Amino acid sequence: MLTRNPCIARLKSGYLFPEIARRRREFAAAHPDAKIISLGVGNTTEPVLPHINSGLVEGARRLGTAEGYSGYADEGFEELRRRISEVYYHGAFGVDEIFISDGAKCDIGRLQVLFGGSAKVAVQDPSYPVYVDGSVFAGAAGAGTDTGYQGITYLPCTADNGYFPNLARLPQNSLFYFCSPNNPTGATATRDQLEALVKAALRTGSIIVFDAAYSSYIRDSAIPTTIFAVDGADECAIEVNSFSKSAGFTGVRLGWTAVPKKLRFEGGESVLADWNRVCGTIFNGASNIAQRGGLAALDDEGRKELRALTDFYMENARLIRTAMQKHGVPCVGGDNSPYIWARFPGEDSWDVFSRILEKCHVVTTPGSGVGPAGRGCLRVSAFGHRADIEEGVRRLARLWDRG
Ligand code: PL4
Repeated sequence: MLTRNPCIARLKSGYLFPEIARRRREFAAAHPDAKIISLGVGNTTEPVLPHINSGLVEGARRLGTAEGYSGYADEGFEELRRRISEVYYHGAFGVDEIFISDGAKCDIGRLQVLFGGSAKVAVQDPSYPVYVDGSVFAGAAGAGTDTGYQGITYLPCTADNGYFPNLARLPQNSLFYFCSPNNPTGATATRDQLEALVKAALRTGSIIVFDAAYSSYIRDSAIPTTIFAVDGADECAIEVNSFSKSAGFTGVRLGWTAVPKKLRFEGGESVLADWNRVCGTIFNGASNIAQRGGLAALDDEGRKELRALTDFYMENARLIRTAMQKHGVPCVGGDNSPYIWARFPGEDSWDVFSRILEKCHVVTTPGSGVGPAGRGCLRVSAFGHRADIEEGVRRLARLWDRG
């Protein structure tokens, strides 16, 4: 018999989102009449808008014609890669530096192959669980403890430091996962902060994996939507991004990774060349239908739809944040991001999660599930139908009115 992969055996718990779903199912089974509202997982709910949808339909139509048919498209349609470079990076990248993927999460997982089990990993704490759990799979983490995994550096991002880590604590030669707008806190890094981040990476010989999955939610024009807005980032950063939250492609699956030519390993080898090798070997490209949808999303009409869709969720975020502020619940986020991060000092996150589920029939995300610094906090997602958000907010307000 084969023995179990010891890296997987090291995992302290199951993946967070299925665990939340399990608790929801358990509650629903015990309370069959409860109308449960989910403000937990960040899953889009609104239909794909018409112009972008017509791109998807066109993609399917072409596949049924001799002249339009296409098979494997490994790194992605060149036209789409060029368009991404123009729209998101002012054309700074060549098509060979943009890799089309089936989503940001999938590339985050594959990126671990690039760095191997001996990489020193650093994360913002709290953070999207894939960075830590993926590092555990790759063998880059030691035993799990109450405060995380040995070998992973957790850089707290809390109210005390304005949700930006102390970069003096970034170890030499780290693989540093950084997400802005941040999941889960909803905080966004300013230009000055991103400049400090790049400086720290260059000083320590680290590589930043910059997760920009929520960049289309930034409304403040002073906040950079990409790490590559900062000089020097092309020597120390990789960026992952996605159509999931901007175009509602969570189920369609389309994203990309930008890997600058200038980015090198310690020995001078090209990171891009290795990424090409990894993707060419264990990934067979994103769906051609999805890529046609992506192209439609990035023309003039499509970009108006991206704005309309993200505006819709941002209004949800405003409703949630306003209700929290009115009831004196300390919170951050929801202004340039679709997540609101609420603090319940002295309480256990899972207890707050359970109380809200039991009393309001509303599902949230417990902060302790996304990192040790998330204890006593709760993430509330703005992804939902408007009527559900309004009803969820009414129920939460009633709970807080009662004290
Ligand atoms: C539940 C910072 C959501 N099953 O859709 P993708 O793969 O292009 O992007 C996923 C992703 C990447 N980066 C960040 C993210 O927050 C997400 C999506 N996160 C959430 O509620 O935190 C969905 C989670 C999904 C998952 O595990 O990703």
